[in-house]
Amino acid sequence: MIFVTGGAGFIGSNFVRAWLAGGQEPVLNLDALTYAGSVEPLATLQGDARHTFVHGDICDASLVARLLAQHRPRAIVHFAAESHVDRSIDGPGAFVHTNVQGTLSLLEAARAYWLTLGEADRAAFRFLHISTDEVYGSLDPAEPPFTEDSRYAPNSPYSASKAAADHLVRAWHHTYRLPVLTTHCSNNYGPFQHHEKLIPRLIGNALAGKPLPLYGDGRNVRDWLHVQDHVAALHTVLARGVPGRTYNIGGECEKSNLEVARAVCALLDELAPAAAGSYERLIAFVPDRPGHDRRYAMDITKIRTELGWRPMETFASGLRKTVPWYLDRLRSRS
Ligand code: NAD
Ligand code: TDX
Repeated sequence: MIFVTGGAGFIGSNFVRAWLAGGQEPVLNLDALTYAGSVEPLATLQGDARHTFVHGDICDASLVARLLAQHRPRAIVHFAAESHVDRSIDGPGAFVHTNVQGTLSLLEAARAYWLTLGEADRAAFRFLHISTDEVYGSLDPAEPPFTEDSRYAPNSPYSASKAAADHLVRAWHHTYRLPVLTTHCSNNYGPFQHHEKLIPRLIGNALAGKPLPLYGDGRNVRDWLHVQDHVAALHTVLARGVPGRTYNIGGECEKSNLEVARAVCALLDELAPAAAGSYERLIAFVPDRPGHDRRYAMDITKIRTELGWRPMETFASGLRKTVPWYLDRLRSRS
């Protein structure tokens, strides 16, 4: 049994489905079903005895302690978080609550449970914490990508809360020897992502004939990682990562937001042409996000050489899987 937090969110639900499809052991899935969580991506698991869903909060220490004692997982995979940068600018409190206090609460419950295990199970136990490239701050165009040794320089309330969580996770290893692993991934895309994020927003707005808002000059750069590549990387880290280490995960697909918007429009022009002409006509530059990081890029040498993982999708191939998925979904709802 593994214990997943945030498994009704975008990445967590993709992780749980892939984990069980791969014939792995059962999953206990704890999710508070905030605005960002939904049981929809888990619908295919209904009736599957290997999946136990619990609607609850990671900050509820007694609930988490009870679940750990009852189910006795061999690992915790911690996705649960407030994840949207724009929301963190408007309301940072929830980010500190879930991302910092929630991670602290989970670490303490994990430590207490871990101490009840026998020696072999204690050595085999893993606490896998899912973090982000955003904790490293922003890169200039000519700077080399972030490595695991890049210094922390979080710039948004979201990334500051994730950085704080990372430091707690690190300290629980250093001080208490809890066998933790931390991963830093770049921007994910794929099925079941919330429509507040760039790629689903571009697709949804384009099909509704609404403007495609690009913040500032549209030249901010992100490294795009298909969620299935991310999930495969997490399986690898959980299986073979060395406790106490951190691993960068990226798609090696740096794109400006304008390039992303144009690529989405080109695919939509091919797959769902609009009578009014190319969807690119809808691209609209809007006021910038405050503190908008200019560029993220990931050096993935460590996970590639140490653990043998690499991304399988290019941005073109990943997008060619993703856009039709959203088209089918929007068509089936209309
Ligand atoms: P998401 O917002 O889609 O999902 C988050 C999930 O956590 C939701 O199901 C929500 O209901 C749940 N949740 C929130 N607060 C909770 C709480 N207090 N208790 C229990 N559950 C709670 O996020 P995502 O995009 O799937 O991201 C998952 C993780 O990956 C996050 O930790 C995020 O910081 C990290 N990450 C995401 C990306 C990305 O591109 N999406 C990139 C880097 C890192
Ligand atoms: O409407 C938009 N217009 C726009 O130009 C939106 C929603 C975004 N953007 C820009 C901002 C970013 O430069 O697109 C880029 C991507 O934005 P988001 O999808 O909001 O992602 P980002 O802010 O980069 O953060 C994501 O990746 C790192 C996740 O939301 C985080 O959880 C993760 O840690």
